[in-house]
Amino acid sequence: MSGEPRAVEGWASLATTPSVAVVGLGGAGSEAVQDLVGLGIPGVRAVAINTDVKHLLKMGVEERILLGQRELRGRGSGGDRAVVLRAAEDAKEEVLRRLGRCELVFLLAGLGGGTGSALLPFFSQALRETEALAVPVVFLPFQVELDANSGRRENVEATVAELEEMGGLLLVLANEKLRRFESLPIHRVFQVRNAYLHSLVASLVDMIENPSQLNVDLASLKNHLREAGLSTLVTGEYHISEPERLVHQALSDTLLDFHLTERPSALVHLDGGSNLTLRTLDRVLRTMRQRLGDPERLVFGTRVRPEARDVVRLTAVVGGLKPRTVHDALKPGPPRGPLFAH
Ligand SMILES: Nc1nc2c(ncn2[C@@H]2O[C@H](COP(=O)(O)OP(=O)(O)OP(=O)(O)O)[C@@H](O)[C@H]2O)c(=O)[nH]1
Ligand SMILES: [Mg+2]
Repeated sequence: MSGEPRAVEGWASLATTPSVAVVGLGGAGSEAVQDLVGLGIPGVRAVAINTDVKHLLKMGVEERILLGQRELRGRGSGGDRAVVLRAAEDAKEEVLRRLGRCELVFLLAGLGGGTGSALLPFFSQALRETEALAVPVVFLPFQVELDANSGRRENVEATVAELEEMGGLLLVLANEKLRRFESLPIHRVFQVRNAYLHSLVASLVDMIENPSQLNVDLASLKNHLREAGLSTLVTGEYHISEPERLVHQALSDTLLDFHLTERPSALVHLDGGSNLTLRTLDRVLRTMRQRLGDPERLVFGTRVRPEARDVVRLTAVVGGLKPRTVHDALKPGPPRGPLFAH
């Protein structure tokens, strides 16, 4: 008998990493997908879906789908959610078939138009009927856009309400929070936001795709979300010597202020170099506990990547957002209080 292990065991073929897609819905969503592709997320499928043929043709995205050819003749929806929903019903099977083998699907849209606002809740719901984990990502319009057009505000509020009702992981990036970059050209401002989104998507994908010492995979994420209610994702990086600052940075650098219920929950993943110790992990978890007001559940994982050297990255899925927390952020008036305030 040879001492050599068999080259490939039968079960080894199960060791594929989860397949991930980023799907842009409507103009803003498709442009964001194009930026994410430009910034690079290895192995992720990129798809753009729109009702506007000219916009779709401009997108340098691997897979493009024109919706509602018959009803809209490629001219966009002009803000009409109802017509987009009818077209989506007809295209549902085809889109799900195309995304069928993906296990984690980010769906991106700017709210306020007809296409993205209608398709985001529609496909988030449709994907829930499959094995995939759908993560809706919304860009909230600038306050001036909402104030100038009550139809647009209603459109946005309706979509937000549907997404909040669905629960699960929801990423909300409010354009209003980009005002600190207001001297930049507008397209650059959107690129800054998309770079931030890229760091969120890349850190979540990395967390579930690569095995860790204390592992968090897609199954643990799904389990966590089943209990956690409406949740969001935060990420941050900091020097290993200051774990408290790392937590502060991750929780403060979001583009929306979320308000938490009394008993939130968190799934925390820490990834750092070979000097990442249990003491550092402890300090991060203790600070997380304080900042979140003693969460009901705190699940954690860690991974050592020698190339990370002195930088530690924190990725956290924070659950237990107050119902209507996003809806409240749409109210007119100055930006509200501290991030993650109770
Ligand atoms: N073009 C663009 N618009 C953005 C971006 N981020 C947010 N928006 C806003 O996204 C909202 C929706 O616009 P679109 O994406 O063009 O709308 P749509 O989903 O294509 O819907 P229709 O054009 O009405 O069919 C608007 O309020 C924009 O101001 C972005 O990166 N690019
Ligand atoms: Mg459009």
